[in-house]
Amino acid sequence: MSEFESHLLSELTGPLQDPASDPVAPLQNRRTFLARTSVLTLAIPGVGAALAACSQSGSTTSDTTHQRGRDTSRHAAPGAHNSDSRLDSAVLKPGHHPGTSATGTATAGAANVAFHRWAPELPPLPTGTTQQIHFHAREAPVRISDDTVVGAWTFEGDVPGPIVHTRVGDTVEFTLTNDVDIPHSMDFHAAQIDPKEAFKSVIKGQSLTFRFKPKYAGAFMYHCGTAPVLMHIGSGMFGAICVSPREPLPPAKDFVLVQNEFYLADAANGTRASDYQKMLNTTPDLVCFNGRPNQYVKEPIRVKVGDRVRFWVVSAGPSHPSNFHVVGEQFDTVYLGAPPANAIHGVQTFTVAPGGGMIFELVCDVAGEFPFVNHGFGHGQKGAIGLMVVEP
Ligand SMILES: [Cu+2]
Repeated sequence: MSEFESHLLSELTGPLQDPASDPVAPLQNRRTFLARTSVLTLAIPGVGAALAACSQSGSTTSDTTHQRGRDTSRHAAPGAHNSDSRLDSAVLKPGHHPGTSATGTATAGAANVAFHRWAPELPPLPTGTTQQIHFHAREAPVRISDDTVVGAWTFEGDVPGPIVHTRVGDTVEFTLTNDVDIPHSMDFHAAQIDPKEAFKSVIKGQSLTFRFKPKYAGAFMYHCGTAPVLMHIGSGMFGAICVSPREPLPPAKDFVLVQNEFYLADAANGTRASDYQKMLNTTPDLVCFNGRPNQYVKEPIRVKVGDRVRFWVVSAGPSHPSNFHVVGEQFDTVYLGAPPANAIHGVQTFTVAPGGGMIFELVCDVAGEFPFVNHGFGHGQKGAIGLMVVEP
């Protein structure tokens, strides 16, 4: 491995040599934590009949670091840690970077957290050409099924984070405020921007603002990029930014599906934390659309005959693709890249890579119940199945 490659690897995964920042070492703490606490069991919800049916034109960076309400130099600020850099390890002393997401407020009050279906509808485009978005990095218990609460690291308290909808050439002015002890950051795949500045980590109590103008339309991922990225995405810090083209696409019912994997430790205090070792092994317990296993089997997506349906599918991973397929339907159009170009037609299944996104369209000619699935069924069966009901 060249020096450059070694450097790059270190940037993405965190230092490999420095035991002070070894994300696995604090697993001992997790074991201690788990040993102190009670254990619940998880029943993975059944998948029912669904299975039987089918075995800038230039971006501008302008960031400001605030510390306790006053501006500080973004280069000199003690908290201005670069995303994924060795500087992160400087604040992650032994025992402070967990191999589990069961940190602080991620588990508090878990028993009282209610389940809510994650609304998949694409929100309308905002008016105006500049959209201001302010996310807080928070830890929160998130109920992903009747009997499972995940101790999650989040944007805005839910997994996935909120859907962002913007348009090619419009300005996104984004601010991240970190409410918690572990540094976090934001990486928008829809941006072309200096990541060392815009995507750098923000420590507790600080905020960072940057601006960009999406150059391409499409379904893009956003995620926390703080090292180790695997742990931060795997613990819930991801979402979708949907970029519409300047010329509107054909009228449709637009839905956003973000696929992710959960890697869960044993239950403790009514919460299941994310397990970094399972993430490294790429052996998920659950694979979900929009953060809850099989949620759209219970409460399907509903459209009508004649509707054009557009799925903005993002594969957040952290490690596995979404092999997107609708049982009993065919995709009229799949946009491999930015719409309206890059279209292919008459498609049964297409794979969305981890870290990728694609737009799938179909026209509902037939009434019925149509499962949409990850046709890699080892993962589909772990929760990446939903139902689209086409009403007459
Ligand atoms: Cu993070």
